[in-house]
Amino acid sequence: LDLLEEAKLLPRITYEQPQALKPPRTDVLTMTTWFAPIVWDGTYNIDVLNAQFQQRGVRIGLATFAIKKYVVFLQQFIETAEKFFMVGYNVNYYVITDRVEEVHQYNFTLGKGRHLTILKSPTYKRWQDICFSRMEIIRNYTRELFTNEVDYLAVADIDMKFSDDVGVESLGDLFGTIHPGYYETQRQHFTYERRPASKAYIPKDEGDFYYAAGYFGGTTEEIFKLTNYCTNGIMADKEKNIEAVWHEESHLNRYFLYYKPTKLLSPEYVWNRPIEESRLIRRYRFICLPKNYQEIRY
Ligand code: UD2
Repeated sequence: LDLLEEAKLLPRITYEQPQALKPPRTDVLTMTTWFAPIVWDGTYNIDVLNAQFQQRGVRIGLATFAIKKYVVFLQQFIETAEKFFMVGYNVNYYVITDRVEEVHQYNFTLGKGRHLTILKSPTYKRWQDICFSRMEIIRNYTRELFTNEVDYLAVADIDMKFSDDVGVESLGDLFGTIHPGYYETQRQHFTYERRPASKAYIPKDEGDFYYAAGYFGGTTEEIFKLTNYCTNGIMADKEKNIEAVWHEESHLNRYFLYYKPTKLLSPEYVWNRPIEESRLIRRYRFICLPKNYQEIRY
């Protein structure tokens, strides 16, 4: 610890004064009971956040899986990420695929400070095994690679497109996204794993939120802990021939219940419903694409 190091001050910028008695949003919860902010449009000032994060020179990774036919989603995923994901920052895309040759054929034009790395994954017969194995693969690459290259890592589904800004407001030591289908749901109706024999089990009288596995992240250290925990749970279930109801998402939900995320993202960050449906959602930042499950998964 260098006690003589000088504090790095922010540059002068002018902005609207925060009002101690006037919360910017009163229609939504903006703080959990364990004091983790919940990010909604209107709750933060991106200029102040950018000034802070730019000063730290953060490096951000975005990992996604393109296994078997899901390679078709890659082009749009990267192109829209170039427009909206952490614009102005050093970004490493990690495309994890069983079709390395095919992915090499793509020619992406990336902005300054942005790189794309193709990483090899095994292939799997069952789509469920692809979902489960994401945790182990992320864990292993976090240990071997990500931790040397980036400060924060986000893990995202690929059958999605960015359609509004996802910036540094979303970063934190450990962040999860409130699932767009369950933000009004009572905890006993969450689709958690309910069989006590599973390592993903959550009893009916517990649970804060239902989190989507389509977008989560944190520092590489926290992502290692999360993916290691979920991998161990998935393996223990496998020994007993149990598959959690929503695959790795069930294990993620269990982890976030007993190891609370430090920041939550509102469903603006994973949206899978018609656009007009909710007045609460002012920005649709990362949207699930419609897909023919039968066709694409097999
Ligand atoms: C939900 C979750 C997803 C995962 C899954 C588990 C959201 C938005 N989505 O989505 O994160 O928890 O449920 O059942 O929360 N993949 C391939 N090739 C395949 C199949 C999957 O690459 O053949 C990858 C791909 O990156 C895909 C991801 O795995 O985006 C999740 O699979 P999905 O999109 O088919 O799962 P889905 O839509 O049921």
